[in-house]
Amino acid sequence: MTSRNEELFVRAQRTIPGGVNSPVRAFRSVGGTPRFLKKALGARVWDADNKEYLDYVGSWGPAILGHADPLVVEAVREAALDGLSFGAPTEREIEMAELLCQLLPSLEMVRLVSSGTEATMSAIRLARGFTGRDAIVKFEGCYHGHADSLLVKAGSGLLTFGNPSSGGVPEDFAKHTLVLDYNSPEKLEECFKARGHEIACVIIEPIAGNMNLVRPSAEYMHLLRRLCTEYGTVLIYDEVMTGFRVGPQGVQGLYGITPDLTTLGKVIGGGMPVGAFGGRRDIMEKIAPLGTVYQAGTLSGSPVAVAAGLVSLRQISRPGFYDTLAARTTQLVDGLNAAAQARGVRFVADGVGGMFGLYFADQVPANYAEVMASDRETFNRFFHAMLDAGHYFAPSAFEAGFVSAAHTEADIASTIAAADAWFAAQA
Ligand code: HOZ
Repeated sequence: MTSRNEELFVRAQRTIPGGVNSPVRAFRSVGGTPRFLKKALGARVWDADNKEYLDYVGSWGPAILGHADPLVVEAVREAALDGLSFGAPTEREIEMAELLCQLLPSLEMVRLVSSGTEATMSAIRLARGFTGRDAIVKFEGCYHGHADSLLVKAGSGLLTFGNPSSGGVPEDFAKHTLVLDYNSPEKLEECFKARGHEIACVIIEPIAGNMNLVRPSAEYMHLLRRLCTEYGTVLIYDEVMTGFRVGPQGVQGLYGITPDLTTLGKVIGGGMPVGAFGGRRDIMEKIAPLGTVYQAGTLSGSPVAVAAGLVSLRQISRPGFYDTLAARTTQLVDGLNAAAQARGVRFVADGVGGMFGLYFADQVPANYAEVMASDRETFNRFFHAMLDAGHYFAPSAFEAGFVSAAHTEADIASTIAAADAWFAAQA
C-alpha cells in the first residue's frame, strides 16, 4: 500500500525540483521516501502517515527549546496581531540587538537579516569592503550557506551529494576563494606566508557541523586568531549552527577567542527566519547607511520573527539551561558509544553542548578527509533502522545532530535502546 508520504513525494516532484525546497531533505543519499512532516511538539515530530518520531534534527538546529515552545508560540501570536511586516524600524529590533550584544561579548554592533546565508554573504562583503582585499579563505567541508563564493569545496548538501562545488559559480568568482584543510596548522601558516596581505577574511565554522561534527584543536584556533591579527585579515566565525547551541557564548566562549565578526542564525530565530552578523564596531560601521558596503532586506528584522527570537534567547539564558542540555547530549553520546563498543560495532559518537555527531569510523574525525573515510553505507542502514523505530536523525552522514531541552532522559534512553538493538543485530 502506498503511504501518504509516498503520495506527497510523487506529487511534490511534479512542481518542486526534487520534491523539496532544500536538497538534503530529499533523502537522496540515504534512499527512500522523505517524511513529510505535519506537526512538531517538544522533542517529537509527526509525519503525513501520523507516525511519531523522536526528533534529532530540530529543524537543523533552531528548535533548541523543543518544537512549538508555548512561550515562543505565544510571542509569535501576539506579534502577528500587531502586523506581520512593516519595512520600518521597530523597538523590538533594538531589544534583540542589545540582547545579542550582551550575550555575545564579541558583538559591539549587529545587523539582523533573514537567514544564515544572508548573514555569511553580507559578512564577507563587509570584510572585503573593510580591507579593500578580494581573496577569502574557507576550509574544505565547511558550509556557509549558498552564496556564490562560498560554494567551493563546501559541506552539508553539497557533500551529501558528493559534489562539493556548485554549478553556476563563475570561475572568476571562485578564484578568489582559497580553500584550506580544516585543522591543519601547516597549511594555514603556509597560506598566510604566501598571500596573507591579500586575504580579506577567513571564514570558519569554529566547530564544523556540515561535514558531520568536527572539532578543531584549541591550538589551531589560537593560531588562526594570531595570523588574522598579524596580517590585518578579518576573522569571521560562522556560528549560524553553533551559536547559542554549543554553549551560552557559542564556540568563541568555549575556546575563549574573540573573532572580528560572527554570523548567527538558527537558534536566534527560535524557529522563525532570523540571521545576524555582527562584531567590531569599526568594521560594522562600514555598512550602509554609515559606510559604503551595501546590505538590505525587506523582511530584515521581521517583527514576528524577532519576537520569537527574543523569547527564545531569554529562555536559553536561564541559569542551568546549558548544563541540562549538555547532560542530555552526553547521555546520548556515551550511551551510543557504550552500546557500539559492547556489540563490537565500528562506530563512535561525539557531542558538545546540544549538538552531536555519529560516525561509522574507528575514531572521531578531525578533518574532511577523515570524515570522508567513514562508512556511509552502514550509516544509511542505521539511519533507516532508526527511522523505522521512530527515531529521526538527519538523512545524511555529513550533518550534525541536535538535542533540545525538551528531550527527556527517558527519550534519550529509548533512542540508545533502539540503537543497541540494531548494533546487536550487526554483530
Ligand atoms: N543545510 C542545512 C543543514 N546543514 C539543511 C537545511 C534544510 O534542509 O532545512
